[in-house]
Amino acid sequence: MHQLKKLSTVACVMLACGVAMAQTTHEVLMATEMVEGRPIPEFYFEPVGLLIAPGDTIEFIAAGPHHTATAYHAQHVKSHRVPEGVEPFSSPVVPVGERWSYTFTVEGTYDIWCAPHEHYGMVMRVIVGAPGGPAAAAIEDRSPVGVYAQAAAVLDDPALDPARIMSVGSVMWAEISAAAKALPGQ
Ligand SMILES: [Cu+2]
Repeated sequence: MHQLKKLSTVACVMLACGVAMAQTTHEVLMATEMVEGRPIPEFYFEPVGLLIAPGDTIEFIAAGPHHTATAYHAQHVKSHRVPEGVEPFSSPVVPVGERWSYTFTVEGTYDIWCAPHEHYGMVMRVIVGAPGGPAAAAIEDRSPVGVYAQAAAVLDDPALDPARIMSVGSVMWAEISAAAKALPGQ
């Protein structure tokens, strides 16, 4: 009896250890949605802001057509807004209903764009562990080789402030202000 109890204690410790090391898979939708009174759809990541742990994976799910999840990386001829040492990752255009996964191992802030829809403001911010790296700095270049103006407006929205993402964990597209979503000239 005594031996049995001892064995179960060991098993519990091993189980607790496994839970602490468990890596989580998160889902992010890549969406296209018609909005009344708007001449073109809204294109967005949902959630648009997300806090994850180092080693976690995000599955990007194409809920609409022609979306990618692409790092703001110097090698993509864009502003570098992922932690130093991170490779220039990008999904291909993900077929509708399919998913593409990426595992985030380096701590810091990652700004991510959709290649076909960046100029419509389709971007998201992932914080891995804690904010940091180049994306912690303000966006300066709002040209097509920086962060395109419409995308910068979304990333600069107070809803995506890194401190806020740290406190709420997940930010939905509905939390982004109408001003940031407005099309140029609207
Ligand atoms: Cu897109």
